[in-house]
Amino acid sequence: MKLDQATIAQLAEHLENCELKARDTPKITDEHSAMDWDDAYAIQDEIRRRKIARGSRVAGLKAGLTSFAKMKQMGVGTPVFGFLPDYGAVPEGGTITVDELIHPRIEPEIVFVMKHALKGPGCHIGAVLAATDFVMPGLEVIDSRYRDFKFDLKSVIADNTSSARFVVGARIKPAATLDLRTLGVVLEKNGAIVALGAGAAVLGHPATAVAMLANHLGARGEEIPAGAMIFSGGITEAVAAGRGDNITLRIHELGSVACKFV
Ligand code: 0L1
Ligand code: MG
Repeated sequence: MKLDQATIAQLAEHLENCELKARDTPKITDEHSAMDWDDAYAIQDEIRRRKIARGSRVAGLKAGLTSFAKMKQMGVGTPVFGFLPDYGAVPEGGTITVDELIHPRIEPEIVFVMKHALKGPGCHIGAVLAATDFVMPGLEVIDSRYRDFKFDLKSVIADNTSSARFVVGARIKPAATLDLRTLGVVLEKNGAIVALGAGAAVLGHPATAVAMLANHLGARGEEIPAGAMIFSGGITEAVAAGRGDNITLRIHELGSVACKFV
């Protein structure tokens, strides 16, 4: 690690305040160009520690930048991992308050809920499917705290991978009964189709993202716990949403999920 504990704590406080006050900031590597991957995850861990200390819970985990469309959109080449705080949960069909966010974008995702714990290294698609309880459709609302979504991978990891809000649909299906690669995905804004895709857009199979998360956690001596909910990553590029927008995601076999920006 290149940063000392005081700098990690100061950067975590800064990024979390930007999140909670809906204020943007230049990317942190502008000032801390020497920071490494461990520093980036240590800042994210400190943000999680701060939230838990104030009484928040971790409602889920996420993989980000897992599709070629997203990687191309953001100009990066590797997935990143983060967590979903409980207060980011929006009920199906519920509202998202734009004033609480900086510049929200939405991502259509396949969400896994685990029956068994999963620990890397060596986790693969088969292990993920065997450990999965069910899958469901999900909308992730990302909101990078970085000005104009301009960041590098280390900055975005430290910023808890732009995590902001999330909505899940009520139709659940056992993963083993579906071919998650060929599930068609249609994202609509105000009734118009704004993005299209299929499950395979996420690393060839969305379970690969969950396996990579398990391997990432395993390298840190951690695991995906039984019962965990995991957003496996945007299937299309992220779509900007603003006040008044009605968003609907339809996934073949998994029904729909919707929310409104107010
Ligand atoms: O969930 C995601 O794919 C977002 C990862 C962070 C990058 C971004 O803000 O687009
Ligand atoms: Mg996402």
